[in-house]
Amino acid sequence: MLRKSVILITGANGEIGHGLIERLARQADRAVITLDVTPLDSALRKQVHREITGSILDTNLLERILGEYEVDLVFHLAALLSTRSEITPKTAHEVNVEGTLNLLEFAQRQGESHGRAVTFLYPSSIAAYGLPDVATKEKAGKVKEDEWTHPITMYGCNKLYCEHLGDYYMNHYKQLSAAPVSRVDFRCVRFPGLISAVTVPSGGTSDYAPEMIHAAARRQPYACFVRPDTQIPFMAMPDGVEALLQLASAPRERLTKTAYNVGAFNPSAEEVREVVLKAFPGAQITYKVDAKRQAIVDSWPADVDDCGARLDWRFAPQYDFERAFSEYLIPTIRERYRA
Ligand code: AKB
Repeated sequence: MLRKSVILITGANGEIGHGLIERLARQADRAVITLDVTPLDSALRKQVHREITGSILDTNLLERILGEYEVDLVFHLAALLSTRSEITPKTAHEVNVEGTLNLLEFAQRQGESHGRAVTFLYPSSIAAYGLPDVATKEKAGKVKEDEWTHPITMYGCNKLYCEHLGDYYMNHYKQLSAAPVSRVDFRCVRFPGLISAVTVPSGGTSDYAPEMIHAAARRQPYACFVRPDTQIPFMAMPDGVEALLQLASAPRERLTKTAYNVGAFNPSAEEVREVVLKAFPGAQITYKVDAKRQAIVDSWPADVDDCGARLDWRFAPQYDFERAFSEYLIPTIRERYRA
């Protein structure tokens, strides 16, 4: 029996999923199936071949998908983000690690069934880093992929470990067997904080920047939970989605790393506030620092060195700080809330 050839997106109802589905729908050459614990937003439903509501921890469900579809590209986006993971660390570990293990196993078995490697795109995060204090963070500047990888959050530990797990499935799978054959082509982007104009994040610690913008557009007061001088890298969502697609289609022989940093701009919280106030004069943005969430972002780098991505697969973000706000975030968000 012939199985339909599809792309699988897990965690499709999240922020990256929204951007990715819209972008893939424009391409329209491949059918997409989605898996998420919550039903897909109605606007996205018509853009996919099939929506499956269910969990990545449900191995019976994954088994059924394996039997029904031929998958050679997986975007495994499902995860609990950093703040949420600190509230329920054990659940975070289950979803972020066991869920990823299930998907890697799914990809391996898919590949075995059709005889080709399954390309597996995994979004890791700057949470995989852990700098010990603010002075070190300031001194470190642009951090390379293999520096300061001592995460202090459950989410960061999960992401870093899953990068290694992906590398294992691709390069060392069942190395003691007589003829081990890996069928997983694992590719990973370490994302900075992503800012989308069409969705509001939930459960992350980089959320202060997008929350500030969306609150101002809704004319709601906002108390930023980190200090004004807090600095981490950010990226506009369209560039995040392009990064995943570009890495997915890069020739394997060009890739020299398992996980690639990508960066675009790294304003302080106060610089974000200033640009938001300029766009929405009268917005009420104050500071009410949450010491615990502050400690998390203080452990993340102020910027990342993304030379690897730029060299190996020609990554070049379209949106710098100025353009991200003037051409993407502000006009799209204004339109969204006006509507
Ligand atoms: C979070 O804040 O947890 C995420 C991330 C930086 O990975 N946005």
